[in-house]
Amino acid sequence: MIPVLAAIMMAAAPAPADTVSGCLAKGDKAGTYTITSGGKATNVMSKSVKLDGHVGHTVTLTGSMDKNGDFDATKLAMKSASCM
Ligand SMILES: [Cu+2]
Repeated sequence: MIPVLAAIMMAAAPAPADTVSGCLAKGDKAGTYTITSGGKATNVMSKSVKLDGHVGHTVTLTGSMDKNGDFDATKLAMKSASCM
């Protein structure tokens, strides 16, 4: 009973949002950013989060990969005011 219930609840839950943590930097184009973690850079954009004020900060972004392979951030949590 319990495992069946758990399986149903997991199936009904919305897909968990992705998170990515690392150092936020400006991207090549206006309005684009990158977040670098462990030497791996991911392109970031956002319509709802002001990323500009967090360039050079260590942040955790919540969002999802869009079809262009850019991370579309919907939430930002600042971890540190530096990238050290
Ligand atoms: Cu910040």
